[in-house]
Amino acid sequence: MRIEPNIIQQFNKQEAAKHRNQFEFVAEELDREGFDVEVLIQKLTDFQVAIPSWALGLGGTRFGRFSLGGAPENLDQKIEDIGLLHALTNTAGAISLHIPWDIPTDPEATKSLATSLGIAFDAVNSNTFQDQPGQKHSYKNGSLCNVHETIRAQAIAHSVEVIAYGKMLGSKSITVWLADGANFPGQHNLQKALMHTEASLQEIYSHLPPDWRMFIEYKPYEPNFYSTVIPDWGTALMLAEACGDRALALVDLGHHLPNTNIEQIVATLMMRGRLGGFHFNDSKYGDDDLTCGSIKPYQLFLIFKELVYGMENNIANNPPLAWMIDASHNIKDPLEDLIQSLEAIQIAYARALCVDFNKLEQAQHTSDVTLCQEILQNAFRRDIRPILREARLRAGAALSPLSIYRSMEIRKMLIAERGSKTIATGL
Ligand SMILES: [Mn+2]
Repeated sequence: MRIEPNIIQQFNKQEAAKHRNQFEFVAEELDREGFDVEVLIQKLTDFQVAIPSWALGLGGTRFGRFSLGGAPENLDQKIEDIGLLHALTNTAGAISLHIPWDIPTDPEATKSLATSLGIAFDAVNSNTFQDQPGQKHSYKNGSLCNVHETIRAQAIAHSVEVIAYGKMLGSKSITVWLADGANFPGQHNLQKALMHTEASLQEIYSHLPPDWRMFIEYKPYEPNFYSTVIPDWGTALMLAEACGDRALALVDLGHHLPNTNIEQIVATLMMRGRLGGFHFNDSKYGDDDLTCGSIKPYQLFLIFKELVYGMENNIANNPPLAWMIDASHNIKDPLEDLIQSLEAIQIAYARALCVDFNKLEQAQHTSDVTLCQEILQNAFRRDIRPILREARLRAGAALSPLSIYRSMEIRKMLIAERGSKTIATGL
């Protein structure tokens, strides 16, 4: 299903006067403080976040799953769901595919469907964390790190195949996340596992088209609980440097041990020009994959402060970043959850754009620690939502995406169209 633009306009009309008041108040205030509101709106309009194809259905935990109904059962339906999100928010203009869950049967038709909805193809993701039917060798004991060359070769060939599918659709990057690791001490020769992984990544990198990039994602634990082959940003950076200029580290917010200073990792990687992209989610304990901004909104803001500084003072020529939501939905309607995540990401970005970096630098130079904190917290505490709404309004999207989604009863319509027992492929 699609949402016709005139329906969104009708809803927007009901809130137009209230919005105008709120927008003018915030815009005036920002203007007085020296921020160019038009530039701000343009940056928010341009900021697009990829939705992963595996986030559109209800997932589950190892204890089970609950169903919701109306989940997309094929790639085209997944693209249609993202089309709904994009029509409402003007922020979900890309999809990230997982191969083999999303192999396109008719790439040209899939491409033109996506184009008609304003959706581009972001990074493609390989999958060597589970075995596929008919697969010759198992990844039970690792893929790119495996002690057996034949198994490593199979995993490399899979990644090369993923690149080929991405090329058909117009992707320009591949993300490699490995479940490889050990559950028990002694299970791996730690040096050899890393050496094999490095050589395998170099082999994949050699198949990368010249205008492509490879993102290397790290994670400290899970599904393995003693060691993972790429546990942290330092190892991801080391492997990227061993591959070449177009290999970069990818930060997934949930892939850190508790209390890690993620904003500092962002700053460090950008200083080296090696930050490839971001997987947004939120967490309380581990890789909880909760809605962005639901647990630690201040941390998200501080991360964006480093991203904005890094993008605006790009000393190491860091390439443009790939933004993606990598969350899992077990309870909430995934589309509602994604609307909330997109809003939280845009809020953090907009607030970071309203940090006065010149004032901050002066305060740092005079060691005025109190003022440094004030500058950041003033930006964080500002209600920036009217600016976001204005950006959406001008792009033909919704002033209030979630309330339109609910008023239109979109989930009900999806259930009527697809059925109540559908399961999204890949989960
Ligand atoms: Mn991720």
